[in-house]
Parts: sequence; structure tokens; C-alpha cells
Amino acid sequence: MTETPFWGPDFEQLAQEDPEISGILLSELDRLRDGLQLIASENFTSPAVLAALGSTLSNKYAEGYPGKRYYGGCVEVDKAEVIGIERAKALFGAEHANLQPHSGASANIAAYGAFVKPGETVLAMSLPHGGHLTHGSRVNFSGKWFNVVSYGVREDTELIDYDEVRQLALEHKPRMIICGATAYPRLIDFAAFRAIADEVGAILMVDAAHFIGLVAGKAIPSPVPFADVVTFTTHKVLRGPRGGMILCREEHAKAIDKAVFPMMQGGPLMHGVAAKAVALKEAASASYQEYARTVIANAQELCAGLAAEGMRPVSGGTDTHLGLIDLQELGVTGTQAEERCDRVGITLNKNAIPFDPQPPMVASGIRVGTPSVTTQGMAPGDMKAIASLIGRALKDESGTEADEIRTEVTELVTRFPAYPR
Ligand code: DSN
Repeated sequence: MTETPFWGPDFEQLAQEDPEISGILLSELDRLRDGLQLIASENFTSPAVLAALGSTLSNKYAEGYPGKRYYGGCVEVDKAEVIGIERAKALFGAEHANLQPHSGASANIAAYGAFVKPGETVLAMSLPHGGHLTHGSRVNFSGKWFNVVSYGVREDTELIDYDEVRQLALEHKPRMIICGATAYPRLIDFAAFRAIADEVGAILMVDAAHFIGLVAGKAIPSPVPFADVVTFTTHKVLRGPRGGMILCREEHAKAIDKAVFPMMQGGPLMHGVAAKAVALKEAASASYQEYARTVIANAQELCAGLAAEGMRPVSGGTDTHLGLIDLQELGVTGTQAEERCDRVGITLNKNAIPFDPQPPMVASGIRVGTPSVTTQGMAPGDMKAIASLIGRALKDESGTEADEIRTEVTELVTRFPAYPR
């Protein structure tokens, strides 16, 4: 038998050389397999994506872009990056793509760097209403270096208040308007944002991190025709490696590329770039489109099931992969809910709800998402069981039912193995 030509992940060698770390890897795999993973921003990457991540492309310095590098020996990584760029452009109908941002925050820093100078005004969604740290939080570079004006949702509908967005834009004349969120379950009206941006001469940036996988799967409308620039992470519904990506109009290509490198980052992570290319190929398949549609159908059923358990979905439900759930009627805080779910093997996160009376570290809500359970093969018919398990876990203040609930969680996930043994 000839030796395998690929020098890839070798778990046995890791186990021999570093049992401490290999043990952690195995325990984490058990944790993923044995529990319900409902964090809206997580997913289970494919073995092909993991293989690219665990490859020798990790060794290569490749500052610059394909054909214009500051290091020799980039011939192979150049090919991987070009393939990835072409796949991104084709999948999203974009004029330009940059696969080098290390993360969503890095992609957002680059977008600010390309379009806004320190001290200039940016209009973005406030974090307590579902935005993101990089959309102007006072503790983040965005809030420290830029004059960020925030919009939010209406108290009665819990939907983005487009009238408020327009009024604030007219009043403050932002250089850039950002839409996109981390805890907003509804579709965003990109055409409305485009019209407001045009009215005040602003750049429109869409932070599509949470929903870009649904766009890739053609399950929801795309922001690409409306935005000057679209930033996102590659590891959420899109199911790629951890990382970031930027799409933009050709007229902004140079500014974006220069903002990623050399302005914000040094050497790209070429194993990550190759893994992004693999994920983009997977996302272009018909089965991925079916997956994206099921992610939404599952989230809608999960919200309905949680409502039946006495928990209120913010805005009444969801159009996407996530539900934001108000627990006030149940008399349980977000922190308590996260802890009670954790002890039965259900992983989710506490989350502020709009106009939350609690501080963010306590919060009145939870955020639930269906990317991972859908990758496992669960269907809308399975969501009622998950909602019931969450409901029982939350109402079990003393923890006396915890063992029984955990057993039922294990029984459920065993029918849908993540990374089958
Ligand atoms: N941390 C991500 C999320 O969970 O939504 C956003 O950056």
C-alpha cells in the first residue's frame, strides 16, 4: 500500500504527544454529541472543512493577495484563494470578495477602515436591541473611535423602526449606515436602508454574519444588490470554518482589500481561506438550499413550541434561524435559564430583549437557534420535543428533574448523531 500523499490531521499522534490537549478535544466532541446545541451562531462543520483547517496551509505566510504577495512559495495558496473568491462571487452574485478577515469583527473593522475616518458619524443598531459590539458599543473600537448614533426597534412591534432610522440619518448625516444584527429574528428591509443611505449620501454596510447562510441557501432575500459592502462570519448558518469574509461593489474593491491588508491584518490564515472555499462549494449545492429552508422551518416551530410552554417569542416569531425569547412571564431570568438548560445538556445563551429591565449579564431572555440541530438532521416535527425539554428545564427550579431531563436530551440527540461515531 502506498503512503497517503496527504499529511493531514493525525489524532493518534496528538494523543501520544499531548494527551492533555487531545483529551480536551475528545471531551468537547462528547459535549457536542451528547447535548442539544442551540446557540444561534454555531454549527457543525463538515469533515471536509475540518480537513482543510487541519492542513499544512496553516504554515504559509502569504501577505498580500493572489499574484501580489510579499513572500515566495505562494503558488498553491494563491490557487486556493482564487477559487474561494470566485466561488463567493458566484454564490452571492457579488462583484468582489475578500476571504481574508480572521473574524466578523475583523471584517467590520476593515469596513470602517475603508469608509470612515475616526470621529466621523456612523448610524447602527444598538446592541441592547439586537445589534453587535462592533456596531458602536462604548466598550468597543467602534464606539471609542467613531461617533456612533444608534437606532432600535419599536416598543409595540419589536421591529426595526425605519422611520426612526430615517429621522436619525437626516439629523446626523452619517458617513456610513450599518444594518444587520445578532439577535433580531425578522427579515431586514435592505431596500429601505438603501433608500435612506441614498437620501443622505451614506455608505450602506450590511453585517450579514447571522443570516448569510440563509442567503447562500436562497431561503431569504440577499442584501448584496442593495449594499455597498456586506461583511459576515463564515461559521454560523453558512457552516464553514471560524472566520470572516467581505463582499463589495467593484468600485470599493481596492479600498476594502487595502483595509483588510495592510491596514487591519497581517498574514492571512491560508488554511482558513481554503476551508472557506470548501464551505462555499458545499453551500452552492441543492442539499444546502434544502438545509437552509429547514433551518427556518425548524426555528419557526421551535418558537411556536416555546410559546406553548409559556415563553414569548419577541416580535411574535421568526423569519430566520433564531428566536429571541422573553422569559418574564415565566419568572425566570436569562442567566437562570442558561444555567438550568446547561445542567441538562441544552446549550443556549441568555440574551437581552428590547427594553430589557435587567442588566445584560442577567437579561430577561434567551436566544435559540437551529443551525446545529438542522445539520444533525432534525426536522420541524422534532422541535416540539426540544421546546418541551427547555420548558421543563426552566420550570425545574430545584433541579430535582434534571437527571431525567438530561436522559431524555441524550435519547433525542442519539437519534440524530452529530459527527457519527
Ligand atoms: N458572538 C456572535 C453571536 O453569538 O451572535 C456575534 O459575534
